[in-house]
Amino acid sequence: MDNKTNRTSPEYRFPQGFWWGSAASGPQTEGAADQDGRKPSIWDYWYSIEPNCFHNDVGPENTSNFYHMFKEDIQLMKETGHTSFRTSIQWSRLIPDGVGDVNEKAVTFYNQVIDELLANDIEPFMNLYHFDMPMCMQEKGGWESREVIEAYVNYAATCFRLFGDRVKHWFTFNEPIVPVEASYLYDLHYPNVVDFKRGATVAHHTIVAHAKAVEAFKKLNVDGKIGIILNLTPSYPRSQDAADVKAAHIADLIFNRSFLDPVTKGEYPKDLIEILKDRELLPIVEPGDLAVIRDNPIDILGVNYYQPRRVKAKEQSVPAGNPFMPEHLFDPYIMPGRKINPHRGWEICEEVIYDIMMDIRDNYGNLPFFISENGMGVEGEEKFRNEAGFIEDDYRIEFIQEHLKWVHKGLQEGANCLGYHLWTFIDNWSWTNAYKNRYGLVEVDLQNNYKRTIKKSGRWYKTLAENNGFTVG
Ligand code: BGP
Repeated sequence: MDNKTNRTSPEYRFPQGFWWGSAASGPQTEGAADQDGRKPSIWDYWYSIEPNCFHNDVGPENTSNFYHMFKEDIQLMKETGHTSFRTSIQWSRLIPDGVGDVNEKAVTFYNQVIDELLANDIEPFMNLYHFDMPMCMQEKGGWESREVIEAYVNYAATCFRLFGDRVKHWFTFNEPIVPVEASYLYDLHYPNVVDFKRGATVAHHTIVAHAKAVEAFKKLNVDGKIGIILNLTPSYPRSQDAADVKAAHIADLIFNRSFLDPVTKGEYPKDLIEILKDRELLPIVEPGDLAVIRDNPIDILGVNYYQPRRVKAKEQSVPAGNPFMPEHLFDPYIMPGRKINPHRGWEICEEVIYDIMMDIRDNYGNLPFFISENGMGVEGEEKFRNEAGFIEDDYRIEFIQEHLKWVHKGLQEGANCLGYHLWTFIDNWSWTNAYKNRYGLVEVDLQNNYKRTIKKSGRWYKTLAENNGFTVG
């Protein structure tokens, strides 16, 4: 690695071929929700019955109109320095009934997107599932159903067959713990179940579905790499007191290692199994489940990093009879003086990205990985518009730079990090937050035919990619 520095201006140069780009997802960008044969996902359905659950009642019907504007968007990706871009295929668009006929219009659309990216020297990374269960599959029980696992694996294999000649980086799931937490534990997303045991079943079935998709990928001999994208939230104890340290360990087991260990090491952490077993919360494990998990480790890991998790030992005992929640085993800890993004309420702590890199280097066999999401959502960005008409989001540039300094340090110390993807390319629809917080390098104007305008960060990102790094000062 070229790592020149001079006395006044530190330079941060990245390895040759380091991926620069961004991440997005089909449901958050495509729009055209009921066009060309697509059928509803849980998001369309939920919005149809409870629109008030979404910020300003804005739903997923049109999102950022990528379905109709992808050619323009790919030009904007070029203008913002992308060498790679991750999005997701919508199962509900490709196989609208969950199983059975493939929607030819969807095949045409995804082929066009992939071909257009390649024609512009942008490598397509494809994810297969970004929180978006087709409603017809949810009606069969969603991830609680074994039938849905088989349907998903069939869908994944269909994607590999259709697009595997050109897509070389595949991901089975984005942040699979989010549907567990949000839909089965914390009452945040449809179907709004609050039941740890059902959540544990959803988690196990998702991991089985993932492993079976990896198995199908290998059987089909697809020329490429396959992995999964996990949101890692390293757990930090309030103090080095044994009870705080134990609390952090438990949080780490539940929120990180529950997925990270099976997909990389092929097995669940033993102390996590103990915690669940003691409380009779273990999901049903069918014959073959553990073998398929063991035999199908990933080739590459995507790491989404936004915030750490800080915890302390539980201060008050939980009244007997309360249904189990992870927070029965630890308390959240608000660290005094922490830096926070007030729009999202998430702590900003850049060096945590380095800790993740060291953890993967030391405890996960220095597995190849990349930063697959990192970013900053800000409300009311119009107030930063300059006279030239674009948003001067210096805070986003600073946010990226400060994280990249730590990525750079991790690389110098031997981490096997292959790239950095910002969340996200263009302002998009963020689930229940809809368009409240804007994350894009490019602004979208929903009141003006989805007009796109590159922000200052987008221009800066191009120079970052072109120089394969940046200089401070
Ligand atoms: C990640 C998701 C993205 C995106 C991002 C921003 O967890 O993978 O889909 O939404 O977070 O979060 P939010 O939209 O909740 O602000």
